[in-house]
Amino acid sequence: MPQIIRDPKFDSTLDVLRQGYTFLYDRSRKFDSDIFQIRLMGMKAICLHGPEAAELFYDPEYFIRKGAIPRRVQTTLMGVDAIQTRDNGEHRCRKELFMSLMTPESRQRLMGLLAKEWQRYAQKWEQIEQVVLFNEVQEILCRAACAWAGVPLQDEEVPTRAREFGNMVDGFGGVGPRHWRGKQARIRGEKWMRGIIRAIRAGELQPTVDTAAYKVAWHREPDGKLLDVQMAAIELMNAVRPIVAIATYITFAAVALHEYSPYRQRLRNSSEDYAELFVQEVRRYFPFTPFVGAIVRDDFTWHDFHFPKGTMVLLDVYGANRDERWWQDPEVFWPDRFRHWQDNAYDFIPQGGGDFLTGHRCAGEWITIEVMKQAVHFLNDGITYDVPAQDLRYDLTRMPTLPASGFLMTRVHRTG
Ligand code: PAM
Repeated sequence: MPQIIRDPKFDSTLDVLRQGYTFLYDRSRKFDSDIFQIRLMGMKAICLHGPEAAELFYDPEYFIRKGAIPRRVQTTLMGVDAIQTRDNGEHRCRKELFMSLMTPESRQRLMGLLAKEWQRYAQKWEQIEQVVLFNEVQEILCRAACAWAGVPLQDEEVPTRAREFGNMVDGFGGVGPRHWRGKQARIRGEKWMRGIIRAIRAGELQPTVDTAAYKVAWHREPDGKLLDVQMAAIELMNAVRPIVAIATYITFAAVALHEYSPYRQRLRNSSEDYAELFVQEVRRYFPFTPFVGAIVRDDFTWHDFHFPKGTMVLLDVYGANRDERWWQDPEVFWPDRFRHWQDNAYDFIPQGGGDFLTGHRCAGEWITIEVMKQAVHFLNDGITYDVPAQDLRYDLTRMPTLPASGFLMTRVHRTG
């Protein structure tokens, strides 16, 4: 039986945090292998790269998620013991709840709410000298996501709540102050959401039946019981926060519109849906999720390599988008590459791969694409603006990363 190549380094935890997005892909190239082994947090971790490995990784027969996500990521980004770390029937039952929020009608409702917020904010931007797009888009998304989810939000709360959702996301690869900021934001957010769940269950708050707040508050686990208040609060937040997280992709999309401006004309051609190609390329070209983890369910063998039960396995997400074997000129921003792309659950996985219902692919992937397309059209045609000199570079050693300036715009005017 062949041995999996081992990184001689005793433990790579600090290197992962220091090197960030490129850590796995660099090693995969150094070892010239799509499978190799490192030690992470004192444990053996098998690292996988490429579509074939992704197909294995996303087969729930071979992997579970319980124990796969470090506690420090759960206490900031997604909540302890939430859907992302559940398996089998429990996972399936909750995933059905999240997917029930992804119907065309539900997505349409979100898009309608967002369209109003873009207009409202653009009106505000006309009055101010300089706009930091990332911060503003977090607010736009926060307002629309809360309204869509049936979560009451006062105008004066918006800046704080939007920033707190952002801090939860920003905390996932952070140590020290950044981690603590994420943790504090989560503690406050969970308290807020617990209040909402209690109010719904007491009949004091009556969101409509199609909202996340209603569905989560009254969701029954496979054992027939309601979620406890804390878990319901966590899952309600899991319906709202990731929508706010799309601000990162929208900011990168704004960078792409600016740096690859010839595409602006292509986006105006009404005979094709070029925005679809454009946002797919934004999700490929710019970094967001670095890698994902799982745990081997039972001993198995793949390509003669042995995977022992309980071993941690990491799938490279960042590197999957930059490998020349699957992407021609990966370092070139070129939306047309998606023109002939055959939708496949494993070869383009910026938000995870595999099946939505049985696996851990991001439930909100369709929403993300639609929200980004709307944003691209609005930035391209809904307003005019100047892009002053600024630092648009993003640091690949920071997870998550963002253009340093947050994307500054001046002299904003609505076109309509
Ligand atoms: C959301 O849930 O709010 C959506 C945004 C999530 C994007 C990041 C996903 C990160 C996935 C795994 C984190 C592993 C990093 C571990 C670093 C030590």
